Amino acid sequence: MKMTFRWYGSESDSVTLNQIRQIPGISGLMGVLNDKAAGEVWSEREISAYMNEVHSAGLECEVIESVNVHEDIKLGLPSRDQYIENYRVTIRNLSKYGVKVIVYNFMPVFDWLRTDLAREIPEDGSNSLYFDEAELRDLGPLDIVRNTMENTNGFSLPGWEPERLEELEATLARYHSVSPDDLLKNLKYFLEGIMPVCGECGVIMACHPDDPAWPIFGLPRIAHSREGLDKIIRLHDSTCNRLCLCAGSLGSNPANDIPAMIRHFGKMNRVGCLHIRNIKHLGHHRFREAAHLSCAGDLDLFEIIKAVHDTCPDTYIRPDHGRMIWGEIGRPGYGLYDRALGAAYLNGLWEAVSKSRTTDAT
Ligand SMILES: [Mn+2]
Repeated sequence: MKMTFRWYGSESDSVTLNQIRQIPGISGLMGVLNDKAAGEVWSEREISAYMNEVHSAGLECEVIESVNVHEDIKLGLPSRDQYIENYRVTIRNLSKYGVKVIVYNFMPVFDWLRTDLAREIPEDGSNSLYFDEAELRDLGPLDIVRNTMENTNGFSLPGWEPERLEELEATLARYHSVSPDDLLKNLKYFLEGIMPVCGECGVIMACHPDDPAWPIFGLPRIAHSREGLDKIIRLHDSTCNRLCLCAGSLGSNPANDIPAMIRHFGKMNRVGCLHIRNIKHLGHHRFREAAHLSCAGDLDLFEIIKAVHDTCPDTYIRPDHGRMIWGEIGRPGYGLYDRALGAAYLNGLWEAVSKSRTTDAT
């Protein structure tokens, strides 16, 4: 297992590489090129500048997140072929700089959704991302976008880039005629277009699940249950076609048994990497993000780490969204302190599971 940390680049992140390298047990990043729009080629010049900076700090970057899939690919429009070609070029370019896993998602329009980015946790006065579907009833998608963009502490958030949102209404209307089966077919077409290049370059594609783990605004969604993720794996039979199992996204639905899902896809060799965080369920389609510690939320992180250890021990993990604690101001979910605590806790669980398994065997 390699413990990693998400980093948006020195221009866009409140956290520095020197801070990240001092978190015990961090081997590198799950990196992001923050200013790239969906569909754009990531040039070698841009990738190399990012990687040079990361490597100079003594860190690796073998996982890249948010190479966003253009909406035309998800909609199955004729223009998708050019965007798929661009994606192939980006895969080749990233592979030249040591990237082994690319995380993407196939969610229409919204990469993720919360109704409050800084909801106070009454027990300790910290705050975290929060979702209550009841609050959505009075709000349209544009209201949600406006609220979100006004509350990001000056940071842009992936999936909410202003240029993507200008045509939001038109894009939403285009999805009226797209069923979940259509979306699945469009994903198959995309995978068939890129998988040969992945095979040549040794790059794994890891599909991130829907967040939250159910359909929103009537849009088709296909990646929020074991059955749905099974269908995605069956679309293309290659070990390059894998999943980014995000415990917090999938865990927003209490019906998802996260350790069982990890074991299921781990045994199939279809886990590309994991995002690990905890969730506190507060009611039907209502939750907040919690500290990583098992007793702070409703997920059992010990069982999650055991499942990873037993079925996909060579994978990449990162602590996912943290709370905002100790007065830190940063990108919602992506401050330093609580994610560093999360990494230390997950590394502690890993050490305990590893040593107990060794003892069991002797
Ligand atoms: Mn995630």
